[in-house]
Amino acid sequence: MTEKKISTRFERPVLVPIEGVPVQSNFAANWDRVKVFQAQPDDLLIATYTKAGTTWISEIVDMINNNGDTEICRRGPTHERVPYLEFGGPNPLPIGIEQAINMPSPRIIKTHFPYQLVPKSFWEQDCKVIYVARNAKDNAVSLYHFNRMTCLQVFSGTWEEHLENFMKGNLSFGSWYDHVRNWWENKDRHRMLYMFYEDMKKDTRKEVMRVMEFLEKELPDEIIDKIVYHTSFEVMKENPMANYSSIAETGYMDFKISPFMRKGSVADWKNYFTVAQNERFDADYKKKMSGTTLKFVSEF
Ligand code: PPS
Repeated sequence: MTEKKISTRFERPVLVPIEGVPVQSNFAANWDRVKVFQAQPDDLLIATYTKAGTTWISEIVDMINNNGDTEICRRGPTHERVPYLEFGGPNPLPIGIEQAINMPSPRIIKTHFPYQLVPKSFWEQDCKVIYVARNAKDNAVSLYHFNRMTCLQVFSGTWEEHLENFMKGNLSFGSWYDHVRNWWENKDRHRMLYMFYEDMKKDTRKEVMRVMEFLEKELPDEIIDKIVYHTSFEVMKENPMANYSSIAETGYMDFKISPFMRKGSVADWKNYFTVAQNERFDADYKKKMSGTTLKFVSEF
């Protein structure tokens, strides 16, 4: 498939392996610095497979940390408040590792790395981690649209081609299946809260309260209500500090192709998977996810 040109200033990255995991070339270029990143005990790591709800949980955590103060949470766009550790530019976008190093504590740091690529110092320092997982089908659809709309991502083709790439793990950060499984299987070794996008959709308040408990934070009911409201899809979509419009303004994302805050729903996959694709995907999923206690819902 020929892609619609988004930016003439930056050629899309390609995949290169880091310790056997395909990662986009502009991120892999910083790997030597990223792997020796020095975490601090009060760092909070937010880890996800791309498009699983990173921006949503980032806003929730920032709101909790700041006692529901929306003005403080508008101090900068998400990618400045929550540095993306392995992010590798291009100009004028920040290099994540440099942002993280220069950020005052306590830091919230985002990563899409699979478990095995997380810099060791996070574990040595016993940092808290929030992992958010999203069901494979919606995650695949969301990533398809993201890859179309930004030249910051490796191009993964038509929907049919993208779905093949997803099933083969031929995307930046590798296999969704390995990602969600490895994080799940290692969760009890660390101070980790493993969350699901679908739970957050179903009962946002309950999940906000789980995060508060994990962060050892108590807030009055009316502040919790405020956090739930401020972090709803509809409100975040209109919030320039949470909707990535500042990146769109640089020309590296094209919201006319697909907005960052696209649908924010569960079971949108039904609008994309053909019956045949769905049957093939389910059979393959069963094999790849056999032997794990990890369970997802992909519709309500
Ligand atoms: S990224 O690029 O990996 O950081 O993207 P990420 O933030 O992980 O995922 C983007 C998808 O999450 C949806 N989103 C939300 N859904 C529900 N409620 C809220 N508040 C919310 N904020 C972001 C966003 O719309 C993307 O999903 P899709 O399905 O594409 O709409």
